[in-house]
Amino acid sequence: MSKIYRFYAAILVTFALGIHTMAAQSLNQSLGNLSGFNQTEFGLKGSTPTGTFEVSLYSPSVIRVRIVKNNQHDDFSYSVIAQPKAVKFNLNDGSNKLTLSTDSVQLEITKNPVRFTLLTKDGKIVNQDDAAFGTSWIGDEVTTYKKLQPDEKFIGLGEKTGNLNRRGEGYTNYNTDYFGYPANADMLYVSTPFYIGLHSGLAYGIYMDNTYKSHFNFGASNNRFSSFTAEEGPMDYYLIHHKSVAEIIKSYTDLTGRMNMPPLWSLGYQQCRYSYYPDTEVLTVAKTFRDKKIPSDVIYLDIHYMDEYKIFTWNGQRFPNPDKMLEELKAMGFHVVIIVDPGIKVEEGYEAYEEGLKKDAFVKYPDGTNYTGQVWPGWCYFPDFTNPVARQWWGQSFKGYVDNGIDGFWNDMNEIATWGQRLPELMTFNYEGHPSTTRRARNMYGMQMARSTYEGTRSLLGGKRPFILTRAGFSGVQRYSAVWTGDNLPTDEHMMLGVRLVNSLGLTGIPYTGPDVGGFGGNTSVDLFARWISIGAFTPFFRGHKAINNADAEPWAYGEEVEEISRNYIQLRYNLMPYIYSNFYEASQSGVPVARSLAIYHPFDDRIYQGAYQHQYMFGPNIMVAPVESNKQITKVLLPSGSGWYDLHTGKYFAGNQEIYADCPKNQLPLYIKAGAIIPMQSPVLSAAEKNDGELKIHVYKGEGNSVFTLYEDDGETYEFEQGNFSTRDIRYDAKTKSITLAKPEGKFASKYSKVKLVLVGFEDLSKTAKVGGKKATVAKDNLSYLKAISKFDPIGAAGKVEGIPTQTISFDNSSSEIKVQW
Ligand code: MIG
Repeated sequence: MSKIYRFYAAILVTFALGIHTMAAQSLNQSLGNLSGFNQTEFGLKGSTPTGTFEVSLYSPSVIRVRIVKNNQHDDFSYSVIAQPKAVKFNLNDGSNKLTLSTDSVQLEITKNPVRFTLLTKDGKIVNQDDAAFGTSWIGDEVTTYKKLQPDEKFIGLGEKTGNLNRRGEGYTNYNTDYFGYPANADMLYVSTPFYIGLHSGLAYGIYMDNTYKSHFNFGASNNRFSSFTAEEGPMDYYLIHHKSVAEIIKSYTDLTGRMNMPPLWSLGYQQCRYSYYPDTEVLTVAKTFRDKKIPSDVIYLDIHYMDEYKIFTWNGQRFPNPDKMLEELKAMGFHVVIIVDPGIKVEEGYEAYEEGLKKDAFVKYPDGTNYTGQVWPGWCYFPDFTNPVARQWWGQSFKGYVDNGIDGFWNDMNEIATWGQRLPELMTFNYEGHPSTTRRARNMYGMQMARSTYEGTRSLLGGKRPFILTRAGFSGVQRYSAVWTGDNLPTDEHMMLGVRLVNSLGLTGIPYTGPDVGGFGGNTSVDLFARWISIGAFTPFFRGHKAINNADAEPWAYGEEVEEISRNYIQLRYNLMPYIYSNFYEASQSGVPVARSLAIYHPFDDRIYQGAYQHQYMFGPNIMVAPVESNKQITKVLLPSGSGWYDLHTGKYFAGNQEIYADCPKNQLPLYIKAGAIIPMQSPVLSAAEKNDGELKIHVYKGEGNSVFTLYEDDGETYEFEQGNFSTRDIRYDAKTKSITLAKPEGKFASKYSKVKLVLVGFEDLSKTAKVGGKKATVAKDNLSYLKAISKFDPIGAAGKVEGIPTQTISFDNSSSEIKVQW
């Protein structure tokens, strides 16, 4: 090419690019150059020709960035309950950037154009806007683009299918009723626009507080950015940086709230069916659990308990005397959870319909007429749960059911699901006095229904805790309700997906979740049920369910062997209840979930994201579950670094930081106990409320360092713990000084346990040296008989090996002073 020719070519290219850029600018508008700013109490406010932004601190590690075009949006959020805080910060006005620094992080804001970079205190980039796009609009749709960091991984985003590491995937948030969803479906029932990014040993969280339909891209179809988009409303997001994933979840739940303690009984096994009726069938199911000595606490009534599916009624033929039925169930130790759907039948004279009309409580079209959609009862109106009047009315309408003796409420169809599944988008919702369209309200509807049900039934139950379950929800739903993962299918793929959904919801601040054990839509194979019920025993919300027109699906419906396997795993869960209940308490205090993806403990160990290991999780701090498909007899397991591990079934000890093969016949879910673990257990019961021998069995697995477990106790059924009627007690194991100490309990609640038995696994012979409170202790041998029970149908003979665990016990009376055991 001649020189002159090259010159003209260059001009042409420049010209073409210029046109291109101009066109691009008018189509995609990004936040422009800084035209002014001022410092505020919590951070700063700034403006550009395209839009304005506000940076506010919620803690030294939590920064809210709110960006709006020149049009205004209200600043109302159902989701975030925290307020900005006047934390110490410094704002430096440099020539081309502003730097806001706290004791923990720095936020750099370049001026031309305005782009945001989050850095550690010592200057490492944690999260950075794409330099060209930053925050941009296409019409009303707003997106923030973040530069992809080397080997960046993404976890969280709640109830989303796909892998633990979401890199390369994209997702949309718009609550959707998706019957029999394929294992790669998007969208599902719950939307939680929060994720955690991981790279270069650094972790951060981003919560976009916007309920409009939103889109998250984690490097899908591009290798340049991750991004989050809201179709309308402000770009309003929170940047969180901490060293650990657990602290990020804690900060996220400082913003969106935490689970309140659920009733103890709801942590037991729950049996559901679409639908058990009439009353005699319900009673027979309950009695069968008791006759077969399969522990269980709950039976569900699905839609057939109502008169023509009309909420707040009973079907008089099927349930002629609900009070009596509920009394009989109570006498057997059962609680009943009823389904409630939002749709209220349009029928003159029907009380709920008339009342709702009187209160003007229904969702409306913009012309003021009530939206009418079709569900089970036929044409229905729908309470506007974003209207405080509607919430109050709905909540109090449970009086009849509560008087009958119901204390569990299952909120279904609250996406809103209607026949046709095309919820019109033009409706007007009250939205707490900020009138909004369906587009803004849809993702919030389920959460506000759960809230209304929770607040109403809590006030009606005279101090007792209701159990609330919901299908739809949004960030913050954990404050009101447990969540189940909707209409899954009886396949191995769905069983494994259920594990990922629960773990991902846990990473997203929702700790009390579970899938329908066995799979909802269709018949379950014998082997699949055996595996699923075993995994279910280690799932926060533990419920078996089955759709209409399928075979029986109770634990005894799959033959004698699976009945035995079910009994053993369910029983093991009940034996573990002191441990599980304490883990729920921890979740209620810190937001750290009950089922903890390995990404909480080992986020930078690449192996945990591999297909073979991505389902593994810690159930509480000490039990690792390695879920495996039902058709496998042997599986690979990753034993993470940092401690050794004991095979729960055989007692065999393994060093950490290795990959092993584990046997997994259908009666043996691979379960590993962390060396140094402290696991408080109890003697068998058939329901949570049943009194047992009052012996707390504290299992301690020999380890090398120090460990501590905080045992939490309260009455399990009231809110008196809010007035201090609970107790926490640290149990400390110190391998170096060879001691186990039960600290003096804190709090008013007197322990349910009058005796303590230490069950010491893997220790040297203690019979000569052990002392309790300075006095020589009696050391007995034990064979961990609760584990032997699991192995009754054991094709590989683990039962024999269990006998071989060197296990010793030391028993003493419980007391409310410090108890020290030494050897
Ligand atoms: O249109 O109430 O996800 O658990 O059994 C289906 C009947 C309505 C969907 C729920 C499912 C429940 C079913 N419901």
